[in-house]
Amino acid sequence: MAFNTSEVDKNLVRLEYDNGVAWVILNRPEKRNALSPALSLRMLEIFDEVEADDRCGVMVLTGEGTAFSAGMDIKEYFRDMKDQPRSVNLKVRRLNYEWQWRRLRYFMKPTIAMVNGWCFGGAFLPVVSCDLAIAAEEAKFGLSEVNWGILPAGNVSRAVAETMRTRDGLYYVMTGELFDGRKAAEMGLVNEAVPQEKLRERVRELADILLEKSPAVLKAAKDAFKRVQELDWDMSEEYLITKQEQLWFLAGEEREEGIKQFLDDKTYKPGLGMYKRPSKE
Ligand code: ACO
Ligand code: V55
Repeated sequence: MAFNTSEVDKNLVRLEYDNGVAWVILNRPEKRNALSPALSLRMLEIFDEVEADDRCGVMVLTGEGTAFSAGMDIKEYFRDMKDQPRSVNLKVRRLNYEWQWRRLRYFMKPTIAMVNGWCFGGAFLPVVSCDLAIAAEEAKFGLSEVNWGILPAGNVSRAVAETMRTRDGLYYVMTGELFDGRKAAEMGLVNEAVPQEKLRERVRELADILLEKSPAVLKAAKDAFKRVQELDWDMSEEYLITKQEQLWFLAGEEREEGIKQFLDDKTYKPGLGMYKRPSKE
């Protein structure tokens, strides 16, 4: 077997809690944080832990060393899997999709991809699955699949189609050319790019904004935005009303408080910022 489900290597991904943020750090710098079956297992373990831990209000995904991630581990997923039975091939692929988009796209907490360096192929998927993404201007991205004879599969093409315009997407899918963080921001693959030395500070600042909001409201708002992209207008209207009613049920006191502080107390203006949440006093 190429991997063993009973032995999860904790070192493949590091988890650090710091003032409301769970930093999830891909930690195979010697392999440029290439994504492997064992790394999938560790990531799923971390997701289970982080989703349930109150120390995490925002999850940040980043990489150790010079890479965010060099994409799928070409040896472990492609060369070694050739000799494995189909059942193992299907299993490692399923584990990969499980964390890279099924879990990450609808994660319970807000998520930010902090793209600190190399980002290739399969690594586009977790970047797009995160709610927000901030890159170093110096980071280098590439849809390098075409350079070694495959196509961006595993829903990488779908992720590119969702975030990049058709002409940009096809250009990079077909040329495999590199582009930097600044270009990634221009094209909409990430929210913004900042100089490398400002990267952590900017992500911390963004996380702090999210930490002021109601977790229940954020979860509903991000899921709704992502889901309506797949729906027609009628289904979308129905979904949003239903979601809103669910939220009233789950976190009705949040909007009552916001309305009160605006209309009665006159202590804040919703257009200009966040009301003071009782739990934050
Ligand atoms: N799969 C397997 N091994 C990898 C990968 C990868 N994706 N990326 C890096 N490594 C390994 C290298 O083989 C090398 O291993 P070794 O030390 O045992 O020889 C080690 O990581 C360091 O890599 P270098 O190439 O020496 O590092 P360098 O900093 O010079 O280059 C770069 C970094 C540009 C990221 C280069 O490693 C590279 O091109 N990697 C492949 C990127 C890629 O195309 N990934 C696949 C995308 S398509 C997909 O994900 C389906
Ligand atoms: C790729 C990615 C995959 C996969 C097969 O982009 C190919 C290439 C993210 O998963 O399973």
